[in-house]
Amino acid sequence: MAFNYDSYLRLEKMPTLWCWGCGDGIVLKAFIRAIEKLGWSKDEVCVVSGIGCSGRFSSYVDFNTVHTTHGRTVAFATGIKLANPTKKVICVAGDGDALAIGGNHTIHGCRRNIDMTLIVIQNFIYGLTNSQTSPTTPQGMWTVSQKAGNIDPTFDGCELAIAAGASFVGRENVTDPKKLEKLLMQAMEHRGFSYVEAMSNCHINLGRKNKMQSAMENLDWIDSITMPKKKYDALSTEEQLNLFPTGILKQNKEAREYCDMYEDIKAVHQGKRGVITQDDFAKKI
Ligand SMILES: Cc1ncc(C[n+]2csc(CCOP(=O)(O)OP(=O)(O)O)c2C)c(N)n1
Ligand code: SF4
Ligand SMILES: [Mg+2]
Repeated sequence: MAFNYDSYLRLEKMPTLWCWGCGDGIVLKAFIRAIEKLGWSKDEVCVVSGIGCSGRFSSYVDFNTVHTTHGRTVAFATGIKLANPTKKVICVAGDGDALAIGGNHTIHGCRRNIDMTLIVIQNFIYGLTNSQTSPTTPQGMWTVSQKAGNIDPTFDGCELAIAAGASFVGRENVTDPKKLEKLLMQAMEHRGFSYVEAMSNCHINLGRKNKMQSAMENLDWIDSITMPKKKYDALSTEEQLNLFPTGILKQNKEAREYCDMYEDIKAVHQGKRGVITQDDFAKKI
């Protein structure tokens, strides 16, 4: 029987404003299937998104939702999670949102290991605002802000998340929605900060000016630059250049979660325990 998405959607907002063939819709459907399979009720989920084509995500899904400002998804989500620790908090942000203007919030969300999932819809460009260079735009591509070709080195958000201390990091691309759905389930089930990059197409604002006119051409290109981590790890450093591994790239189930540590602070103020000292973190250090 075909999967019924309707009960998870705000049907009054349909059709979406996304262009035909945009990968944002694939991420949205994979996300809904993942929530259904996890058996989470709509009321226990809170979806927080920023601004951009990807930011529209929170308008379309029928959970608790917050449509925040560009770059501040993780900051808003941190407040929501600390005030409502039992809620499952999911951020959805574009590459520009999470890695440019909101880069600092992403770093510190990862560092704190607060229990939430950040889904970055990584389409290599500022989609909504018509093709400005984002930190993930490949060198040499045309953008409206670098019409002679982008000279900025390409940024790998997963590498950043790993280095910043996220306890779960993974990547899939929208050409394999089943794998993306599975990765989202694993990330959302993980307790701690999980960072998931969904590599996606923007054939309208990236593809058209870079010899990938159609969604399919854009998706074929994404397929050509991604491969499973195991295969990627077997390559030499030179061969790995400009390629991106997929699957789970890091998972640490031992790292202390931020809301749990915050409970310790509450216990101090309630006189239930002594102040926090370095001994509380002895294992981590
Ligand atoms: C503080 C602020 N700066 C700039 C903008 C303009 N703006 C809106 S969306 C966007 C870029 C969106 O790119 P990305 O985050 O990659 O999302 P996409 O549209 O590609 O999904 C920009 C620069 C804004 N809304 N707010
Ligand atoms: S402009 Fe790009 S990212 Fe935005 S809806 Fe269209 S294809 Fe998708
Ligand atoms: Mg983008």
